[in-house]
Amino acid sequence: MSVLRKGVTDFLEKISTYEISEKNIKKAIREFELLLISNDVSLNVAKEISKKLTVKMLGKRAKRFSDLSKMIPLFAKPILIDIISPDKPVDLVEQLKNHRKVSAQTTTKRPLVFLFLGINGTGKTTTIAKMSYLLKKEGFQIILAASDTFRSGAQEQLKIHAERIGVKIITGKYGSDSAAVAYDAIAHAKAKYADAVLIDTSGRMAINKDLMQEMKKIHRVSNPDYTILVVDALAGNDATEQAKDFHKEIPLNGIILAKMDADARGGALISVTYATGGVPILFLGTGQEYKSLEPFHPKKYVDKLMM
Ligand SMILES: Nc1nc2c(ncn2[C@@H]2O[C@H](COP(=O)(O)OP(=O)(O)O)[C@@H](O)[C@H]2O)c(=O)[nH]1
Ligand SMILES: [Mg+2]
Repeated sequence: MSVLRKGVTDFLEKISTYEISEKNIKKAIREFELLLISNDVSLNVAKEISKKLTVKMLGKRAKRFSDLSKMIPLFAKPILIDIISPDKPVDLVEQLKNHRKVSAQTTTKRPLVFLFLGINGTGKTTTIAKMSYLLKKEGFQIILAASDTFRSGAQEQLKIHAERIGVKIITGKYGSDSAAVAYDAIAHAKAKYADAVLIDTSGRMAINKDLMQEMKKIHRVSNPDYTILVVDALAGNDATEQAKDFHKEIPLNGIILAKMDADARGGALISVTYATGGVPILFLGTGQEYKSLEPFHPKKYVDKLMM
């Protein structure tokens, strides 16, 4: 291109576009913020996202007479994907395969231990059943620890799943020490050279100090490779508060959002990740069947959220 032609193109570009300023973007950003909030993203997190979006868009050029709100998704999607993408993707099946390979070279094989936490009714027991189903299908030997010795019927609930799926389960007496059940299950898994132990626990609010002490004891005794919080996608802002509270008491390294199928909005997922400083979402629960546990894909999720 000649120097003159380049000059003309630049000039035309300049008069047909304008530079985005804080003033002309304010309304569109505010609308986007409301969209996030109405999709269950918490207020604070929605405000943070708006701030990032403003910084990103300021000084960029927009076509004259074009609708700024149409440009927002283009800039917002990468911000959202960045928030919910783990620094290092976690593939549990891959981890178990590696663990098996490494263990094969040592004489003392130990299982990978997964501890599941969460308040009542979020979907812990169901999620454990789904994960057992998935891991068994992948060829791993799984042992369940029915460490919910608190709520009557809880152990039977897990036992029914274990029998259906065909995995071994260790139970204890109701009212007995839940950490002891976890300990037994791990000892059993070591003796049988099992690949993984999945520990079910009773529902706890992180703010209840006594019950939390018991969770801390299970955590200490079982020394899990993964401490996973199960939250209910329908709980909206409560899910975010739960994740924050639990993470403060017991460091989490994975979160599973159950009941995504029942949730029309699903924005809680963004706040949950943000509020925990990026604890990775491992799976989404998408129904009551064993196969309804889906790996989490940040991009797919954001595309759906912004449709
Ligand atoms: N629709 C739907 N329901 C679920 C899902 N996960 C769990 N549930 C239901 O939520 C209820 C509570 O689940 P449960 O596993 O007992 O919760 P827990 O108290 O945390 O162990 C049960 O009726 C489950 O069938 C899911 O992903 N989708
Ligand atoms: Mg349960």
